[in-house]
Amino acid sequence: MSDHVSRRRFLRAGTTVASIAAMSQPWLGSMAFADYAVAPAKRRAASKLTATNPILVGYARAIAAMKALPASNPCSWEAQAAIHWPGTGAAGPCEHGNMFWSWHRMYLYWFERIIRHQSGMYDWSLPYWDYDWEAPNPVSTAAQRQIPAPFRVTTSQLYDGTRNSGLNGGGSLATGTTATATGFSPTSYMTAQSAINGTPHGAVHVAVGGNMGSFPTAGLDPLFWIHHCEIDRLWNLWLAKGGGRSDPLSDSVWKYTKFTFYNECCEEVQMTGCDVLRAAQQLSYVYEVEPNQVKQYCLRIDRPWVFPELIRAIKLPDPFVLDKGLRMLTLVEAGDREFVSRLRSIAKSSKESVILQLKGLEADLQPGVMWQVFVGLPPNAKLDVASPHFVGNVALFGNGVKGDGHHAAEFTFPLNRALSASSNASMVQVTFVPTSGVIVDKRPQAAEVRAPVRVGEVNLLLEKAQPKSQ
Ligand SMILES: [Cu+2]
Repeated sequence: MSDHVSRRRFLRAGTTVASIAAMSQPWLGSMAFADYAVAPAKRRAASKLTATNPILVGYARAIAAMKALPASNPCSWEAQAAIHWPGTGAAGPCEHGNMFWSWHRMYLYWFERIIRHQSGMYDWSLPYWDYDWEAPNPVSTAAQRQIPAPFRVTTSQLYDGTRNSGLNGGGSLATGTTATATGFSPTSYMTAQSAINGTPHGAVHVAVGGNMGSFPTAGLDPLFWIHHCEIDRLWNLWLAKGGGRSDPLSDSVWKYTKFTFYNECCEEVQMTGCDVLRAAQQLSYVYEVEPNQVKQYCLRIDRPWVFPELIRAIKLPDPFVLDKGLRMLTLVEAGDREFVSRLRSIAKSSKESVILQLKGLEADLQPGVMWQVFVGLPPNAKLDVASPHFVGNVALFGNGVKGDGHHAAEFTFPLNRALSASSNASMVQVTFVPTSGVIVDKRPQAAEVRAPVRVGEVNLLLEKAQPKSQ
């Protein structure tokens, strides 16, 4: 690569470098701005990349270089992983709440620039684990739900021996682990983000297990970064579904909270939600497979974000615990037809949603399994994750695991699809089914519960459409 080309590509890496370079080094001047017009980098589907593809060769080379740096260097492999939890210097820890999508977009963006620098490949871009290829249809193949083969070569820098041995041996993620249909259905940003945060995000973490299954170590597995790259791609896939879907542009906390990361020179940099709304324009990347990116702009008008309101707190047996075996809970008692019909009419409206909220979930260890959640199943129905009754997984990742994460875990399950499909007019039940989330030799791998999960609170919430921002 000639000097000229590598400098052009380097400048393409982002607006910050291009504009700072133009301001502080007048000799670059117009060239910096001209180069900014170069096409954005393309983040490629990992299932298409062989071990000799320059993207993976460069990734492995950069990992080796970063592992050779002392942990005190913010560009080291360890320090980059530690941003996730407990934090590195002024950066981190991760945001798995309202800033989940935006914080991780920033985290990946700066990580990608560090990899470019450390690999010496200034046109490098982070691949994504395409386990949900063109979500929601057509769904991915079992091969796409395998850990990409080059990440399973034991001598490779891309390998991590702590993962689920079935997956490292060529098994694949179950379709219920990577499902996005329920997560994509809400038109409200916070609800969709929260549902996707659970499934596929947390579910994939738990299914892969080992380092990936725990907050403080997840970023040590090279798979972490391509998993989160897929979660980042899902953000635009969700927006592109339209129907009023939008970033929370009236929420000033979401827009203006500053987060700190490290650039390729290992210096502190800051970013806000407003800086990461339009990936191609602001961060200069697109995905190999995605609909046109939805362009959103930070508005000047700030209105408080309207959060869902409680419509019913569910009485729980004491204690209410998820463990081995199937567990059922009644959300609406038999005979309360009036409440069932209220829920079903909300579920059919386009402006309101019913949400099942689980709060205060705790376990003494990483449970090592997740629980599939079905709502409104007809009697004796098959537990089919392709049915509208499947609403996601309770997968404890970080929060809720003793000694890990910030606090007890919380889950959001949008119920409109499940309730609209339900034929029972007199009661509503939820069913929890433990699963490993992994398929080996075409069969579900046995779910071994290492620690049960206590559930503190179960609520039904009503979410109304956000007021128009302008
Ligand atoms: Cu994660």
